[in-house]
Amino acid sequence: MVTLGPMSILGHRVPRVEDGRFLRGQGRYVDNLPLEGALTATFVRSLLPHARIAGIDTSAAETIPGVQVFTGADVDLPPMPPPPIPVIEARMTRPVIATEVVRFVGDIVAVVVSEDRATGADAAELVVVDYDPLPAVVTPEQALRDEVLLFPEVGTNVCARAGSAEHDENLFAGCDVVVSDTLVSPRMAGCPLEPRAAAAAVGADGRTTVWLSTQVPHTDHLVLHLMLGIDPSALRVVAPDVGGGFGVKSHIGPEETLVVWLARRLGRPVRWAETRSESMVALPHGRGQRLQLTLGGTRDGRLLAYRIDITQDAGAYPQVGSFLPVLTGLMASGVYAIPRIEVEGRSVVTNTTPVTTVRGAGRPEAAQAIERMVDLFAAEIGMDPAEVRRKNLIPKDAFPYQTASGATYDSGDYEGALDLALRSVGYEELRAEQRRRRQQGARRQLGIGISCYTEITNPVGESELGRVEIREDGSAVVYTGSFSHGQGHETTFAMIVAERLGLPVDQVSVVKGDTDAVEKGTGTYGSKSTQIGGVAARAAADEVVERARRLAAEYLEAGAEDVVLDQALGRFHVVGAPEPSLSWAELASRSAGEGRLSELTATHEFQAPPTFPFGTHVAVVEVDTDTGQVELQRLVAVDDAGTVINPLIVEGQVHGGVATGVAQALYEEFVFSDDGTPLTTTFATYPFPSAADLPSWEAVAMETPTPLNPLGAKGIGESGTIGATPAVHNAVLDALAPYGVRHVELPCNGENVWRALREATA
Ligand code: MCN
Repeated sequence: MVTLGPMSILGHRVPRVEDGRFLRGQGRYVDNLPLEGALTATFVRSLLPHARIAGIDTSAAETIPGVQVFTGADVDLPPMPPPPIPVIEARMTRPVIATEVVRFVGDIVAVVVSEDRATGADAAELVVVDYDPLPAVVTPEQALRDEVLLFPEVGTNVCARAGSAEHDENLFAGCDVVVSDTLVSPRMAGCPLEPRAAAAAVGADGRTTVWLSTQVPHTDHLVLHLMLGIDPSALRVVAPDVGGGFGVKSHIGPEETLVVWLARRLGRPVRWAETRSESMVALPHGRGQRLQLTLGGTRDGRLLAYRIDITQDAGAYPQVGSFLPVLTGLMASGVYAIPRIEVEGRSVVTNTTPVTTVRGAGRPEAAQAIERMVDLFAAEIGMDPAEVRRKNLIPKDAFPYQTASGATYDSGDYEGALDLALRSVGYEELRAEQRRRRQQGARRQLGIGISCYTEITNPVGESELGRVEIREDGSAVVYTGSFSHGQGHETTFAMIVAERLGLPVDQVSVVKGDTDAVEKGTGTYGSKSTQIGGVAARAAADEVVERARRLAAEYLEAGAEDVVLDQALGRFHVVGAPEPSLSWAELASRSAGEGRLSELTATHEFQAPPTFPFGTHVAVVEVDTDTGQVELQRLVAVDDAGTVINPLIVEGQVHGGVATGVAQALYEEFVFSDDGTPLTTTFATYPFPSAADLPSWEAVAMETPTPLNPLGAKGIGESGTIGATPAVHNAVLDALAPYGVRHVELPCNGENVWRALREATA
C-alpha cells in the first residue's frame, strides 16, 4: 500500500514546467540547433515498390557546385539488422542504401550532400536510377503465397511467428453459440508533428556528437557504435526537444546512421530534416493486422473459448512491428475470464513501408478484436453488451490473475470501471433515446459502443536508471534514462523527487536525453517511464535523504539515527526538537565548502514486471443512414493507471491517446494501390484529424494502485488509444444493428459505412 503524506505534491495538478519554453517558441529541436557550417543531407528514394537497380547516374546532380552524391557502392556500412528479438528472422537485413534491389517506395537509393536544402532537393531530382521492375507483394495475403519472395535467400516471406500452430479440435466444445469475424486493423502513419531529424558533428577532440529526434537516445548510441564502429566513449547522442514520437521514433533508421557516417567522412557537420511527404512513406508505419476471430459461449452469456489468428503486415524490412502478434496474442483475453484461448500468428514482409510500433502497438489490435467479438456474441444471444461484459469480467478479488493467453495481470477493478463509465454516460437514458429513434425509423440513428480494455505497460519488464544530485544551492537535479518527447517528465519526475526530498517542485530539475550526462537508459516506449524511471528516481532520492541525514547528524552533533527530514519544510533536525535544523541549502553549501557535496548523490536502477492499466470507454455516435456519415457525439473514458502522479498530465495523455484511437476508428488508414504505390502521402489524402474534427472527451478518474512498485503507478500513455477505437467501432455497428449490418471495415468513414449499409439492405 502506498501512503502519501498530507503534504504530498503527488496527485496535484501541477502545470507542466516544460510548457513555458514550448509556448514561447523557445523549444530547441534538431532542425533549429545552431550548427555552424552544417551541410544538408537529402535522400534519393525509390519510386518503385520492388525493382532491381540496373544503374545509377549521379553525374548530372554532381555538376551542381558543392553537391556530392553517395550511392550504396560508396558507403562501407554493414546492413542494418532487424531488432534483436529472437522470433524475428535475422537474415532480412536492410542495406543503409539499396545497392541491388529496392523493396518499397521510399527505400534509399542515394544520398545527396549540399550546402543548403534547396540545392539538395534540386540535385536529388537529377539522380537518375535505372530500374528493372519486379512483381510487387502488396498485401499480406499475397506475401503468404510465397510466390514472389522479398528475400529469396530466406525462402519465405514469413519473418516472425507467434502462438502455436497446434489446434484443439474441441476448443469450442460446450458452446451453444459460436461467432466468427475477420477484422482488419488498418495501417497507420505515426504523424509526429516534428518529423524525424538528425545532425552530427565531429569535435576538435575527435568525439562525434549526434543530435536526434528520438525516443531512445541510449539505444541509438548502441546502434551507432555497432554500425559505425565508433568507440562508445568517443560518441555522444543528444536528444533535444522532440515534437512527438508516438512509437515511430523508437528505432534509429538508415537515415540517421548515414548522417553520422557522412559527418565523419566529410569532416563537417551534416544535418537532415525529414519532409512531411518523405515521413509519410519512409518513417515506419503501425498496425496493419488482419485478425480472424472466433468466440464461443453459452446462451446465458458465459464466454468459454476464443481463437485468434493474426497476420501482421511487417512491410519491407522486419522491425518491431513483426513482433507485435506476440503482444496481441498475450493480451487476447482482454478483461475477461475466458477459460480456453488459442493464438496463432505470423508476420510477413511486403513491398510496403516497414511497420513498427505506433501508440498502443499490438495491444489496440487485441482490444479491437475481443471487444468487437463480445458485441457480436451479445447480438447473437440477444443480450445487452454491457451485461455480457459484466458476466465475464475478471473479478476484483482474483488478482494477480493469469489469463489463458499467458499474461499475469497485477491488479484491477474492471467492473468498477464499467459501472463508472455507464453511470457517467447515462447508459439507460441513451438506450431509451436509441429505442425512440429506432421506432421512428429516424434517418440519424444513435449508436452506443462499449469497450472494456486492459493493456500491458513496461511490456518486457525492463529496468531504468535514476540519479539524484544535490547542488550547492540546495536544489536537486534528477538524471533519468527515460526520455520525454511530449509526456511531461520534466514535471512529473520533478514532482516524484520533490516529494521525497521535501523540496518545492521548482527546486528540482530533470536532465535526460544526453548519453554524456546519463550513463545508461532505455528511453521511452511501452508507457513504462513512470513505473520504472520514476520509481528509480524516487529510490535515488530516498538514498540521498539517507546520506543527507547522516551528514546533518554530524553537523548537528547528533546520532544519525536521531536525525529526521521534515518533508513539509525540507529541513533536517533531531527528532522531537525542530531547532536547531538545517535546510537542504544550508547542508549543501556547508558540505560543498568541505568538498563533500558529492556525498549528496545517489544512483538507483529499478526493474519490475509489467503492469496492466485498464478502463472502460463508452462512445456515442450518430450515423446518417442515408450517407453513412458518422458523427462522434460523446466519448466517456474511464482510464485507471494506478496511483496518479499528476492528474493534469494524465488527462492530457488520455486526451491525445483517445484522439489517436478515434482517428483509427473513423478516419486514418494508410493506403497502397494494387501495384504498391503509396496513395495517402500527405495530410490532404491521409485524414489525420484536427481538433475541429473531434469532440471534447469526458475523462473520468479512477485509481487502483499496482503492488509492483512503491509508487503504485502504472502507465497511461497509450490507454486512451487502446480503449477508444473499439468503443467507436462498436457504437457505429450498434447504430446500424436494425439494418442487419454486423460488419463495417475500419475506419468507419462515410464510404465504409455506406457500403456496409448497402450490402446489408441489398
Ligand atoms: N503519469 C502520471 N501518473 C501515472 C502514470 C503516468 O502522472 N500513474 C504521467 C507520467 O509521469 C508522464 C506521463 O503521465 O509524465 C506519461 O507517463 P507513462 O504512462 O509512464 O508513459 P511514458 O512517459 O513512458 O510515455 C510513453 C507513451 C507512449 S508509449 C507513446 S507512443 C506516447 C505517449 O506516451 N507518445 C506520445 N504519449 C505521448 N504524448 C505526447 N505528447 N507525444 C507522444 O509522442
